[in-house]
Amino acid sequence: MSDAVGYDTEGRIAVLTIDNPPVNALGIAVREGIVAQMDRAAADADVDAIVLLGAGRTFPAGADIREFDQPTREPHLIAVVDHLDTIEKPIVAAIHGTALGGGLELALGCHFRVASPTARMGTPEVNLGIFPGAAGTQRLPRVAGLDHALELIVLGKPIDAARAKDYGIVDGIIEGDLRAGAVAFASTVVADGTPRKISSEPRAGIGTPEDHAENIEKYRDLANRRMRGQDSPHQALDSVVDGLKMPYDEAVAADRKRFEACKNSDQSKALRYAFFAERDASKIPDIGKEVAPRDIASAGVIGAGTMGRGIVVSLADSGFPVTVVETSQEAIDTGLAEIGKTYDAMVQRGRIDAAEKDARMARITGAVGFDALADADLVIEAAFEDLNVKKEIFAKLDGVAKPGAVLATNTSYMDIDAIAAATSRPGDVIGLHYFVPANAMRLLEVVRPAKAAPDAIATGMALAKKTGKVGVLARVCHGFIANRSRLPLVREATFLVEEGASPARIDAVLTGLGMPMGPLAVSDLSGLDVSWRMRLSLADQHDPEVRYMHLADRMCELGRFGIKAGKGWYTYEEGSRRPTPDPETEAIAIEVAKEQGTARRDISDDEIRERCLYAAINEGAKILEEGIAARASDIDVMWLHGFGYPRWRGGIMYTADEIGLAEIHDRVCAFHAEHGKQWAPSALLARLAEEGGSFTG
Ligand code: T1G
Repeated sequence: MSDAVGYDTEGRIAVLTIDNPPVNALGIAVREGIVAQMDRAAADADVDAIVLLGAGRTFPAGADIREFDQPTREPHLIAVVDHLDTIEKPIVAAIHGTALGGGLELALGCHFRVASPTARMGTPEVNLGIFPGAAGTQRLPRVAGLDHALELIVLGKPIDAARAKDYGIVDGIIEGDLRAGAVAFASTVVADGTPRKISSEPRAGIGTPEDHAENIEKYRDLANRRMRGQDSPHQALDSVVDGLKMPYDEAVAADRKRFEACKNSDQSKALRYAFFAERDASKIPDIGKEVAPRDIASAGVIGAGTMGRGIVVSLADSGFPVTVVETSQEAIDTGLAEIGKTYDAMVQRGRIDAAEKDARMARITGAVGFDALADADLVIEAAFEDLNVKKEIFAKLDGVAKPGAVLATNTSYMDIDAIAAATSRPGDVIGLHYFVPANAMRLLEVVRPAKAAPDAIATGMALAKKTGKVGVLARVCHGFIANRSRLPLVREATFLVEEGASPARIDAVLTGLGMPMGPLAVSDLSGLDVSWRMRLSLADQHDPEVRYMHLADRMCELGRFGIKAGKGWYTYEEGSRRPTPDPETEAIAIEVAKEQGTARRDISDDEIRERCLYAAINEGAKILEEGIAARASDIDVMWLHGFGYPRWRGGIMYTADEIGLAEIHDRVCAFHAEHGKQWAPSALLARLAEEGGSFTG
């Protein structure tokens, strides 16, 4: 008998328990086990009905994604689901945790479904570049109706148990002991002689494709807008439409072909890579699960500017009492008022209700001076980006903060070893680099200075998980992983403007790759003056052999800081963020090019793409060889969550492997010869290109 699926009985009810930690993924052993134990129950004369549930934390959370790169072994999941139609005794799925993808399809194969109140369910397969491949595109519309099915399948967002009941997916919510409740439900079904509900059977009045044309178009449009460039949501729609005009078996046959094509697509391989890359990012090679994070019951934030306020909201949203301090009462009043506006906007958008806003605001306290931080378990400094200012703050904080408090800086590129050295407790100092807006952006760069204690780092990574962020670890260098790997892309973009390419053209090449915005439009959004101030503060350290961003400086000297100044690389109408090309920018570029002796010429889209992307990849390779990043996939997770790099391309390092490192290295060497030292090839890139290796393999 299968170890993956347990069998026992309660009275005349067989209870089948799937046990394949951590998430009961429906790998081959589980699939075989379900069929074997179902047949056993079907043949068991002492059994009238069957309950199917998951051991541990969840009902199956889907097919085993790790099996996707191998040939699928029989029985396929769809065969398992279809087999349940043949079992004459009622089968009740008892759902807790997250019944996702194949897990929900398995439950749809069962004849009834009950769930615990906290259960969540859905079909997130589009996030993996596929779609429900075990007849979910056929059975879900028959169970929940077409609109609800399209919502779950095309948008891929799970729903809670209450909504699942409203959608007709769940027949009952079980308060308390789920197993006992499910057994009772099954006994009632038997006692009442309630007919089995076979979800592969036609649903009366489901309608034709013509009846649903408008709705289907709506979801095609949503897919184009929310998953720009992704193919599988559209394949899923085609399968659902087939289900409205073909018999089940015929529609499933067509569906299988589409599913296999999607599963073997580059997009799906990249999305699966991204899935595991995010999970791997939370694992720190030399800090194991045995290193417990410190308890964080309360937090403090220094600075109520844009970043400070976002961090306060992120912490309060996650239930932490937060004290935010400023240098004056006026500054703290302004900061709290702005935070109030952020929550008002959330209420207006229906994300939270007024009561929840009040609850979150009640967690936030404003104060003047550091004394208010004396009891905080974690303090995050979000002050002006000036090293001396930060060292001063940490020296003062050192005198106030309680022993064992984690002291974090939100700097996006400064030397945190120097900041830590300003205290008597460098082991407690880490970097927590949030991205704008800090309450919305999912990326949290956790920076590890040389003297940081392992449990201080573990605390930073745990905070990321607790606050719904994707925490990625970086060692200290200028710009850590995120900004350091992105700066070369922005640098090349500004050089390309100087050499003759228009900002709109450069941004179009990058958005053409799937980026939400181009580098120059992003600079206008975040403000050209931010990196200008950084360049000025490092002017004495600039290597004269490395080409300097003269044009970007000139833009700032002319006050073209971006949206906040109404003009940057583009111009902006008052109150608008819509970039309008500005011939003035070209005039400035021509002037600077003349001063710098830069030849202006026609530049191809390929050169724009290569110079922008390969500059970031080459720098990523240097970050890897220096050990600033623990693995290439960490760099990719940064780009996915920090810079909106399209998930279906995996990340810049994954893309480099797709293109081939020999090709990348050749181009980098060519640019090095033509454009100078900033293109010095990474030694790691050169070696891997030589060996036919890869970054992420
Ligand atoms: N297959 C293999 N491993 C999985 C897995 C899966 N489906 N889901 C999770 N894991 C591993 C994960 O890598 C990690 O491993 C550990 O479990 C804990 O996960 C036919 C074809 C369930 C909400 O897309 O969304 O069904 O890093 O860290 O934050 O139609 O995992 O510890 O070694 O994420 O609590 C559809 C994917 C599959 C759901 C739990 N299902 N999983 O989140 O823990 S395709 C999904 C999740 C499919 C059918 C098709 C989340 C979670 P490790 P975790 P978590």
